[in-house]
Amino acid sequence: MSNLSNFLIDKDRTYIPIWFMRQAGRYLPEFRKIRKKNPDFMKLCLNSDLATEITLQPINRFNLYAAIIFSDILVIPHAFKQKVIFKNNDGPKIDEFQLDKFLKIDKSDFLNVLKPVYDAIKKTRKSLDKNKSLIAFIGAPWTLIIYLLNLKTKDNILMSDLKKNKEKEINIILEKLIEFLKYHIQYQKEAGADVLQIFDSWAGLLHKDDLNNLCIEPNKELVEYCKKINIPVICFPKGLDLNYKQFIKSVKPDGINIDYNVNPKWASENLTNISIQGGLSPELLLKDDKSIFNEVDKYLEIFKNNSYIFNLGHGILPKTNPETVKKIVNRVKKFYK
Ligand code: 1CP
Repeated sequence: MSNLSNFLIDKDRTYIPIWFMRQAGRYLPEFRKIRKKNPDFMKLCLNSDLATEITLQPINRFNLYAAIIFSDILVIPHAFKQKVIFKNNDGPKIDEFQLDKFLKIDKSDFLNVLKPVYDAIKKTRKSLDKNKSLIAFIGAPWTLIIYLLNLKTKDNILMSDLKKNKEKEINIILEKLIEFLKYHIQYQKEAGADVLQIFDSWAGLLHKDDLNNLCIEPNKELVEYCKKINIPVICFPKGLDLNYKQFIKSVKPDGINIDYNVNPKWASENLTNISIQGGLSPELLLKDDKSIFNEVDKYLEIFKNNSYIFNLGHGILPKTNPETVKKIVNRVKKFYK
């Protein structure tokens, strides 16, 4: 059995690695304890000792195949000196985006702010079992732009008129984000991360006319960069539905994370020559054991001939019982014995 990095390169079909999106987070009492003492979330993300400790929490509990570094996609706006506000129920917001400030930030300003992320990766790598992968991540440019310009409503609907008005600004931001995200990928890799995941959580809000320019092309440029520096990459363009097929044909990542709205049978038959990750609805983890195991078994059965990484179709919900995660890990590990 190899680590996740080799699994992705080889498109291995002989076993099923398992990890969970948002595995380090609010459903774990040990995380909530640290969080209570650290009310400033950005500061917590940029505390390398605590970020290391939080990254390892789910690994110690569940013996997963990979750790994902505790950080957030919004450390990027923060590194561009845009004020990131975390309000309890509304989701994070950027306090009035300032283009002039954004454009003034140079590479060393940016990397100085993010240095604790790279320190946390180095520290985690030292404590983490050698056979386990350490996943780094970025938010894709479009998803970061959604937050930078506050382009969606509380109910996650795209404000199309606002987006139209900001077209020129979006193109300027896009170009600089791609350049700087490459630095963030490079430094995370050099610190010891061996897989990268790109979260395009709001890809599904794009009108089909924008899909190419704002989702496919930026992801493609970043994936090509990952290939150039030899780090396997998993893309998660959430909400693309049947366009997942077009996405992988153009972007060609090593792995694709499907969301819970994708029909797994369709994915198994149509998303070929790639490792497929995830799919199971996070809501399912709130149900009874019988329903959970039925659905877990269904995914295992459907993907038994694919190169498949067990995960969810979005992040673990805060209400999830950690014992449920343990039961799923055991079930998936037994499948191959
Ligand atoms: O205690 C709290 O209130 C903070 C909750 C929290 C946590 C634990 C946020 C706020 N971010 C995180 C960590 C985080 N975010 C990780 C850590 C590693 C892990 O997965 O265990 C990762 C990978 C992310 C990625 C992230 N942040 C995404 C992409 C994935 C997705 O969920 O779509 C997005 C969109 C964000 C923005 C964000 N950060 C936090 C919130 C509440 C949000 C809004 C989106 C959301 O609620 O999922």
